[in-house]
Amino acid sequence: MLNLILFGPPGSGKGTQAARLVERYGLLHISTGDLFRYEIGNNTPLGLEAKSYMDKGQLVPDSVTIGMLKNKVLANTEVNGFIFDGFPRTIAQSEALDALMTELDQSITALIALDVSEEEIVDRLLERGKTSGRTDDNDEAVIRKRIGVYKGETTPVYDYYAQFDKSIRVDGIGSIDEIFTALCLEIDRHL
Ligand code: B4P
Repeated sequence: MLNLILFGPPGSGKGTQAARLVERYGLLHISTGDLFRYEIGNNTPLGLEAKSYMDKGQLVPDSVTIGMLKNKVLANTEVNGFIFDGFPRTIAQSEALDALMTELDQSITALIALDVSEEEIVDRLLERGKTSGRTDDNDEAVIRKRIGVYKGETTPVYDYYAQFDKSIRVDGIGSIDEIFTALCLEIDRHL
């Protein structure tokens, strides 16, 4: 099985590229951001809790996020592999994901990080905020807060997988097609 983590700062293109990678490699795409937005759209207790953090640019607590991710994975064990998008975002989430993979007799194949500068991210997210209806995208202060959280809490996840020789960097600046080609080259090396 091919189990990939698509990694990078908010707005680096994880969701954009994941949609294409799923078509090419037949993996199940699990985006914790999309799962939270689905819950928010349905006004569930989980959605209401998640929204209170997302609107401020903070991470949803690990206990909530890990439980939701586990349920999604365990309900879909008959797949060719997973593409995790926006998860893990903390060391605790990384350890929980590894434990879950071990439970399933699986492992993470690689973490691929999209490298994008802070200014490019702010521009992309403000642009998306004009049409997405996402409250976390139309306030520059919230976007900068998300970037700060990424630097503080999420970048250690790259080093966590690097210690197992699983972390790879790909340039996230360029056209969507160019970045997709670079990602496929890296993934094909691991097949
Ligand atoms: P996410 O939904 O994961 O979203 P994201 O980081 O904002 O975006 P992504 O990188 O997927 O960017 P996209 O492709 O859309 O997280 C939202 C929030 O949910 C978090 O802040 C947090 O509160 C919560 N959350 C989620 N997971 C969590 C977890 N594990 N633990 C705790 N909390 C969690 O691209 C962005 C824009 O750029 C788009 O408009 C796109 O069209 C554009 N774009 C993409 N590629 C481009 C390119 N090559 N050139 C120009 N523009 C491009």
